[in-house]
Amino acid sequence: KAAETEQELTDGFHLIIDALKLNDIKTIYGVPGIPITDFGRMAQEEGIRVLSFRHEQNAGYAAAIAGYLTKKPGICLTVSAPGFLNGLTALAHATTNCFPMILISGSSEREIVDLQQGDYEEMDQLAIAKPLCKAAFRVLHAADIGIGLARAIRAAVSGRPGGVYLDLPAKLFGQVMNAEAGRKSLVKVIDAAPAQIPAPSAIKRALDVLKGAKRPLIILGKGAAYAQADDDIRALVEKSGVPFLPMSMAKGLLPDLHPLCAGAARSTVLKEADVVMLIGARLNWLLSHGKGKSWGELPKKFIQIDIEPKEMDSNVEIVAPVVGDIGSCVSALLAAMGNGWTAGPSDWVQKVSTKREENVAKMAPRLMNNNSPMDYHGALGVLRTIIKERPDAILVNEGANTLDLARGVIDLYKPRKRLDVGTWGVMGIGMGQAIAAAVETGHPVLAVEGDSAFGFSGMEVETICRYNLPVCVVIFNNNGIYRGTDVNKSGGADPATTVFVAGSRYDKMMEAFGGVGVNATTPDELKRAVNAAMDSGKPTLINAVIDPAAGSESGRIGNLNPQSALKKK
Ligand code: OXT
Ligand code: ADP
Ligand code: MG
Repeated sequence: KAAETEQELTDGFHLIIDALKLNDIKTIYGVPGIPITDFGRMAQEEGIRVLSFRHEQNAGYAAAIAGYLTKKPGICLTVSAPGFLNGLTALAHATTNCFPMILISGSSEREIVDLQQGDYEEMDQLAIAKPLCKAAFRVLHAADIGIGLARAIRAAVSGRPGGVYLDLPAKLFGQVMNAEAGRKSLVKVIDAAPAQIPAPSAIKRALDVLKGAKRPLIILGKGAAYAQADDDIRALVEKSGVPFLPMSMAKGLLPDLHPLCAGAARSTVLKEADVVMLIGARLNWLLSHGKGKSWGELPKKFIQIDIEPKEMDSNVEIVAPVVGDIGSCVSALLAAMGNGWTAGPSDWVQKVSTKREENVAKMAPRLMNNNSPMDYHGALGVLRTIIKERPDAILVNEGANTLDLARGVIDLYKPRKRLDVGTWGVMGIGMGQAIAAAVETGHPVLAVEGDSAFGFSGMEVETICRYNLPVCVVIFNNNGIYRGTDVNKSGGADPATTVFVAGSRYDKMMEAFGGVGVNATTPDELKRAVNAAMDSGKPTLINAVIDPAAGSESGRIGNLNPQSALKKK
């Protein structure tokens, strides 16, 4: 005993912190409470940035997007059962979107949980997390902390990235062991996301298909943005001379104003292309599963670049699958193209560009109105100019009309500058993403939010003020979901299910926490307020008053609402 007390000792708390630091993890997003309160305090003391949120879901969305922006797992830290469950939605979202994230939750004592004896916040968290993430691990012994974290990091970032759950029972934190043995037990993960080199035959097959194309198209998805192979992707597009269509979060990977950008000619290129090369984009609902009306009658051949072999043929036949990491695949394509590659057929490129110019010209006059109350286009027109003048700013965007119209109107100029609702179309990512974007990049953030969308994470404006982050939130306040004009058809006193208190002043919420609040009723006022916020870097919330009748049901995806076979009367 005497000999033991003379030894240098360490404990679970410190081993977790040391393991995180050894692996260069510098930020934790979470909510404190039993059993992780002291852990958060100690992590902060040891130099990790620990950001405390008001709800775990928002901390989780912050961690998920931190993973997307940095290619390192974003860390979310929660308490047991209810905190864990709050974080779990974000973990599932990270997995669905292929973002690397680790949800670390404290948990109750195994012995009591397994006998279901009613412990404080009792829940078999590991079992519940498993089907909703890429991998789930529990560490029971302090000596296994190093290995446990290493497994979690590798699982999150290697192959197709995703969410990982790490279960840390309360008892683990206080476990003591010899400090030297503890140090030795830590693992620095080497080459956490190893390159996955595509087979030369797959590269050749893809180029043969592309060479035969008369109307080729490249679709860039958020996997391509995540890969951070920006220069090579740009070189591939320019060398091949193929028009590209960016998915929402891939906007800016090449500038939206690039001569080959087909973003403003979306329906034309989907219908008419004969060869489509997908780079880090899945043929899911956002691309109508690669078939049906939006893809037109003409036969198509698909080339797909993805790290996940099982993604191939998920919806339609992929004639040229290229499996590997996007960086390696794109550089192999470039090398194999050599110097003699002839650029995409010029009549096709010309056709796409003409269509694009037509659509851009059609939209232009709508963006210049100074109506009050504002319509979406008038308000978005000024935000579009602000992003043009400040291309380093990060745009966060959620809502229905607010999302869909901002996607079309606001051009992006640099990679990974547009963050949004992702694969699930989640409302609630807004404030978490805005916070993480500011923290991880140091750039100013403009969050363009539907009033409903904002409500899902609105309390985090206090977090934004507390950490004094350069975030400007603009709420498109149209008094409700899609529109603020619905009436209760029963004739009763309750408001309709999609409307909110008319004329709410969200700007006053910001003032309550010491931030700047502005009520803007015209595009001119909006412009002045956003520019002031971006110049000052002060936490700001602008309540942008939008015509309640301006929106449409579900924005651009109204067709997904089920219709009764019985015709409406
Ligand atoms: O080529 P064509 O002619 O087709 O034209 C296209 C482009 O070529 C052209 N375009 C341009 N023209 C000119 N210039 C430029 N620069 C330009 N760029 C493009 O424009 C058109 C359209 O282009 P786009 O957008 O690229 O193409 P399209 O056809 O729309 O693409 C299809 C999709 C599917 C890829 C695209 O629409 C897309 O990405 N959609 C994502 C939609 C989405 O995810 N929506 C969010 C969910 S909606 C709903 O579920 C909501 N809820 C329920 C709920 C949710 N989601 N989550 C949770 C946790 N709980 C509940 C709720 C509660 S939305 C919502 C709240 C809504 O209310 P708010 O108050 O927040 O918002 P408001 O509506 O504002 O009130
Ligand atoms: P979008 O919604 O923008 O169309 P998706 O989320 O559907 O994009 O698709 C992203 C794809 O990118 C996923 O299939 C994922 O496996 C893939 N991916 C992610 N990172 C990489 C990478 N580094 N290399 C190759 N593929 C990747
Ligand atoms: Mg609204």
